[in-house]
Amino acid sequence: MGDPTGRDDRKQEQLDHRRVSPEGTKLTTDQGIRVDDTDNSLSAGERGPSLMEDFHLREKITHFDHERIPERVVHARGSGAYGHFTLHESLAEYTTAEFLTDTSLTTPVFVRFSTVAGSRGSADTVRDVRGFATKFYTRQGNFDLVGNNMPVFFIQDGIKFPDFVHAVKPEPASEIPQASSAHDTLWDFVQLQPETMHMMMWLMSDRALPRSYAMMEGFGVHTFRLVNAQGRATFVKFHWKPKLGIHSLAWDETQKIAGKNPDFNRADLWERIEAGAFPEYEFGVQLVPEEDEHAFAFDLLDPTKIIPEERVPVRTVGTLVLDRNPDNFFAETEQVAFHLGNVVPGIDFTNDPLLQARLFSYLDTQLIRLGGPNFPQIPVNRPVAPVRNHHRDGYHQTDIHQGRASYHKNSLSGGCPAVGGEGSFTHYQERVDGNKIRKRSESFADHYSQATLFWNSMSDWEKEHIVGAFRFELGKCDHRHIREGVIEQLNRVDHDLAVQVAEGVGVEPPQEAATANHGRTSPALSQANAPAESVQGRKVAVLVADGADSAAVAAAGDALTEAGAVVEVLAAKDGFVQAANGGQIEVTRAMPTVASVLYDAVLVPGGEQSVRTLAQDGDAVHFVAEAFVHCKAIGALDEGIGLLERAGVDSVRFSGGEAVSDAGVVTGRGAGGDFPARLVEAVAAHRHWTRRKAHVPA
Ligand code: HDE
Repeated sequence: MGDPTGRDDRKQEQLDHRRVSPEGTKLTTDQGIRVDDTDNSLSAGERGPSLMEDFHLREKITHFDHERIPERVVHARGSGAYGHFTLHESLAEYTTAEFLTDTSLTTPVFVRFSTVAGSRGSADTVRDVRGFATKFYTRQGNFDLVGNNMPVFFIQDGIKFPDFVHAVKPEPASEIPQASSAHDTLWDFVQLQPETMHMMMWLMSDRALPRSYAMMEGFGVHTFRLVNAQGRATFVKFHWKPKLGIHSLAWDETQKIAGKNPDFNRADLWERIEAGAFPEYEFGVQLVPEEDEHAFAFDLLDPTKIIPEERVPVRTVGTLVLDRNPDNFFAETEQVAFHLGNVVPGIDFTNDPLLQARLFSYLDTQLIRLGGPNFPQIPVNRPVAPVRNHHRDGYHQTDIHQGRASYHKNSLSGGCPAVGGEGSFTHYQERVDGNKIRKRSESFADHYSQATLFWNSMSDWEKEHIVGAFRFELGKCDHRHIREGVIEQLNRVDHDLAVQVAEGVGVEPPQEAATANHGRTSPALSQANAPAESVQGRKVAVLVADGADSAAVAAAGDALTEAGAVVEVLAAKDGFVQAANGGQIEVTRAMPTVASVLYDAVLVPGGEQSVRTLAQDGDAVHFVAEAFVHCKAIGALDEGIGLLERAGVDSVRFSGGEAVSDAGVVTGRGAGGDFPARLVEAVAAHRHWTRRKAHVPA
């Protein structure tokens, strides 16, 4: 607890013992022998064969040959960070878990975000679910909250997981497509397995395209149990709510980013932490007393269902801050091993059949991935709580267990380690009684109501994006019967949705609704209702050429930087441009090395010569047009407005020195006045989805 803020730094202190720095060191073999030359093999003569006795060559190559481990079978692509969890409100009434009851404690964590379907080297911005896995290094042992950024799942029973994953992964013959659900096998699975419908609505929504890991929610998905000191249990759903709101990229944008910067979300997380703009999330719980288990129209054990927040509000009780990047991707982010079964006293499971299968899978997968049973000793996995037991030996054992007794009970080690006592995990004593049976419960049978609830809760632009996504994905399916099967399923969610999708994919639209839409909504589901107040970590491009108005660049740049945005000056070439007043403006990046899709907003300052040059530069014109199409904030001052007109941005109006902001296009005369403030506001709004792109080719 060495930190003056009272923060618990024990995990970092533990890791310090394993950190190895190259500074001031000499190159050695793995045996610690100093090496005189690592660039030339030992050979028989200058042009002769290499010699077997070159132990350095053999060791170097052999180690290299064994550098790879199997990637995760799902969630292979990920990015991690350390942080701290602080509790504001005690949940002692519901649980004995110390990190959820003692508000004086902070708990160190490691979080790994991930996509699901793609390989380790696949692009970040694909349409996919995002993993949001948190390892809490509590004083009572590790608690892993292995969640996603969507609150439901594709299937109800874990036995369907291999089927589902085989369907969504690249197809077996061709290994095509990479990191994409837009192919026949996934949609074939969907049309035949209607329990997927609710999750497919989420997957086709903008939730599948997060702008940043700092701008997405996290969910434990399953119903878990909290258990208090009296042994009383309360059902719980876990939530993470991002401080910066929930924001997404545009679909066209994500596809372009996948080529321009496949590490987009990874770099964003890294850069935010390096800049001290730490991602933050509120930790929330939805609590349901055990006696209300059957009070809902759905089964709490069904992981394809949410508990609407309007029905059971999310109580936020803590904060997670991610404030440290790993030192080594492989050692930490790749080797971190999460397991749903890692729970501490006071937290327990339910009989959700998806949850139950996961309890088997996570330990099993680490054994193959990390090569043996001692992976909990890998530094990132090691608890800060002491580990003492009779587990012995195995590959990569790094502990030196002393004593003669490696069994319980023993008299030779004084009976130690002792079993039980205060603080031990005691399983919740749920009464279970039933026939051995392979059958899905009738209470899991409704696959459509909540898919409809999701659709009903969307704003107009969110609905448009969903229809566009279904059209894109089904449009990639070769088999007509698969497209038709999905339309049939959609017609059970909402008739209008089914008709709109059908019209885009060449399928005869259904004549009438399969079921009447229940008309209910849950406003918490819409991203349109999430806060959009901060520009923290948003990237703004300022386009300049010789003759740009440096005062405007400085004024707007300062306002944005002060509010937390990252401002980059772009010109045709790197270096400096001459300012209109004779000074120089430093260029951050040359325009050909970037693209508008890598920024949240663009600003075109005035300066007649500068704007004239930009208007003749295809990159600059396209930059503005594309930013407009992707509904980003666009600012222009004085002559800069001309570039907007040249780019076909049709919502620019400017008359008589009066500044106008229209759907995120902010224009003004001179750098002063309220222009910077209006620009900051437009950037904070994230995207101006109400804009129609029809008139701008980009
Ligand atoms: Fe996972 N899942 N999963 N999963 N999952 C894995 O474990 C599995 C499910 C989730 O960043 C694997 O270490 C089964 C739901 C995340 O390292 C594997 C089933 C949710 C991560 C596995 C599910 C998740 C994983 C692959 C159905 C959201 C990445 C490598 C019964 C609540 C963790 C690994 C990280 C990873 C199995 C369903 C989230 C194979 C069998 C539901 C965030 O064990």
